[in-house]
Amino acid sequence: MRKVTFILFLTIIGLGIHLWSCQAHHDTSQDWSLRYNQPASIWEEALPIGNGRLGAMVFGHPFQECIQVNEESLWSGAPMNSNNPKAIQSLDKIRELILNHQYIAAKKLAAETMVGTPPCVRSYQTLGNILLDYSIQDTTHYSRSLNLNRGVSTTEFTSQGIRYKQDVFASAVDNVIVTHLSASEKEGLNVLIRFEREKDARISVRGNEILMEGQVMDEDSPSAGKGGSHMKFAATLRVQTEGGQISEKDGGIYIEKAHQATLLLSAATDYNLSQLNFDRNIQPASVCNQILEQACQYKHNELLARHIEDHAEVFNRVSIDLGKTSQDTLPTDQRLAAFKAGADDPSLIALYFQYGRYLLMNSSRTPGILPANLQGIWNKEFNAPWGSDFHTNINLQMNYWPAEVCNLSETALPLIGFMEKLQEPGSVTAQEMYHSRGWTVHHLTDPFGRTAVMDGVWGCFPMGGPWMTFPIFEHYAFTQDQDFLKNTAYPILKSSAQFVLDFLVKDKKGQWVTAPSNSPENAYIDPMSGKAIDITYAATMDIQIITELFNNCILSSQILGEDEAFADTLRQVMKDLPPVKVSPSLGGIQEWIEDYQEADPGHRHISHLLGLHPGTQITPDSPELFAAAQKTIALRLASGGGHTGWSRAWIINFYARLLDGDNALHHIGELLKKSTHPNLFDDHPPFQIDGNFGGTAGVAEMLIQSHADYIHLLPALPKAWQAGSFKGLKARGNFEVSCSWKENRLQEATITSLAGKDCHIRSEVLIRVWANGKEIAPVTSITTNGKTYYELRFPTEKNETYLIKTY
Ligand code: FUC
Repeated sequence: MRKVTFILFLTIIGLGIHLWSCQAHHDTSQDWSLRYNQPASIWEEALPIGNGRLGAMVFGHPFQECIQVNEESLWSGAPMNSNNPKAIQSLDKIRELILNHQYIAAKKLAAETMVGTPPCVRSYQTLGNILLDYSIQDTTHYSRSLNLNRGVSTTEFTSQGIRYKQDVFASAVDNVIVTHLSASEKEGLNVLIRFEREKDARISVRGNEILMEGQVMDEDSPSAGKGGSHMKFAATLRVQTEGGQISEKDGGIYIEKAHQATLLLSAATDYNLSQLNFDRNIQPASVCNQILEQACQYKHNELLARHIEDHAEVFNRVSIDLGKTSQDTLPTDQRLAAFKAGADDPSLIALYFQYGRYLLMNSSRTPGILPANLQGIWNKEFNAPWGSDFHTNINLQMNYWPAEVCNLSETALPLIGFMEKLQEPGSVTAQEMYHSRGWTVHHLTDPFGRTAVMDGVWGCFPMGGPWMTFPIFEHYAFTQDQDFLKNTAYPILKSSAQFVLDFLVKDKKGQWVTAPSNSPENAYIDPMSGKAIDITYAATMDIQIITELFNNCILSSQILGEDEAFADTLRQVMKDLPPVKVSPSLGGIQEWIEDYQEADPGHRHISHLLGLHPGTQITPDSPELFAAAQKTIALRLASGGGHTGWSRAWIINFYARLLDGDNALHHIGELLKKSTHPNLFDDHPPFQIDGNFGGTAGVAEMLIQSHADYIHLLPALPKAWQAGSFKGLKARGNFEVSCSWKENRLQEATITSLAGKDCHIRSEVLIRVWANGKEIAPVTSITTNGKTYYELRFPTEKNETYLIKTY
């Protein structure tokens, strides 16, 4: 690496320019919508709304409308300690077998003694369906849309000369789902409203309310354990009309000859996060009632205005313009189909990006208390794929990749609150299974705080906990909230690091290694038996996770001025971790501790590149590993990798970090073409939301990066994005950044310092930076990995905006 100081000649040219009128161009009039000309015929065409606690999928069917509803905590199952009691007795033996490369025997023993008893969690469940029968048979002028800026799903149609309009939104401020129905004729609205749930519930009508009360009845199951009467839940749908009459009919409420109607839905369970359990002191029906009493103070238009104000403040923080084409005017399903057929449509990518932000803020925010699960908050099943659980070997982490950079910092709070609680069962697992201090979780968990080894031997991933500390530290890095670091983040990180310290053992070379270990869900060919096997020690991902965690702890200890001795211990241990290696046989990053033959060279998990993304260890400043990372992706792709939505999304982020915008864009295209449903939900298959969130983060990562101690503007701009802009993305250090480009080259940017920290910028083009009309000089040039960049480091004032222009 060569570093030369490049002194800019101070020039008076340009000083007369009205600098503050040159703020980065951004389009504030952007209106983002998904639009369709027909009702949803399958769930994956329906449109999602949510407020972090309640979610719904609106089908927009004029004859038999269905609004499928979720409440985030409605889960089957119950808390249980499923730590295998035999684990601790066999741990030393398993380690000995592994370190002696007796993998088959180690796996057999681990399967018998480490896997949870029972091994499976149950499922997140649908709450039920609101059904609306408009008593009509034919329609014209149909349209259906979801406006992302306002968070409202609208269906409109005409029947027999009457125009009908249905608006549905989930209000976070008022904690209810609101459905508003209107007809153009004063007495034109005739609709039968029902609520249904297939099991475990009683539904009744009382005046203008449909009430549901129920309790999840779990049957005994060999894999999920003892059954019982578990989560209690309730929902209340209150109907208010303007004009007309209401009556009870067919187990529902019939509205006759009304002009308008508003349906308010509230739902609740007796789940109590602080106990990671249901709590019989909570009466779900009373909770619903209290919420409705509050919400009913407001008329529909007031509820709508309050919702839009609250929603838009969060959503509109970021705008993006990647270029427009005539495709913009097409309905979303046709547009996606055209894209799949090869049409160029950069603004579909922008829409996908904004949709990812929309989905995260609607599945993870107050009044919600649980993180976004495998399906965010939207699930139509009683037994969802993978239980729609919280998978902690890539999926839950990926859900939160867009949280900070996309200016949605508050979406991380339900995750962080949940992780704080998870430390309790996690410390029991650490103690009982490994006699370790601290806490951990393996490859998945549920709202009841399951932290044991789940599913099978591949669930033996004790680094799930340490990896889950990343979004917690990121929340500090982006917000610079020192109280949060001191009181929330650092205690969780430190306790996780304590777990790691106790879990590590020395191998025969004297290195600190994890054992047992796996490289999530992947296998290698065991040289002794010639068989594919997944158990090992010190898989590369483990080492990278530990390095990231320890570095974050050390940095926290420096910032807080505490725990120096602990930080020193971490530094000492890090010296003896095995290095991340380049595979002699493949030339990529070596996935395993030895250069084993790969069992599945196109595997969807690309775990050994964690150091490239989301980690910070492989950068252009480590050219050998950087080149090996490029090779790793090429090898995976050559063997069919990237075939699941989230795997493809990770590849986008990898290419962004490799500063390869063209390849990143190619894989965004593949994500849209191969792994996206008509409602733009990610298709694992089946629907799994991580691909949406990973894809959104990938777009952001192409436009701004700040993981390597500097803000890199437009680090991976693809050639196809000739001109464009963004506004409001965030960088670590609590900077808000806006930027525009032309002819595929940075034009200007603004950086607002929200914490008054030092700012360090990197750009491929020569830049000039002004503060308050005065130029800050000089920039320096730096050549790294064969490329020259311009950099500037300068102190900032809180709330001051800095202007960056190019020559
Ligand atoms: C991980 C992945 C699977 C799936 C599941 C929910 O185990 O390997 O592809 O995404 O999580």
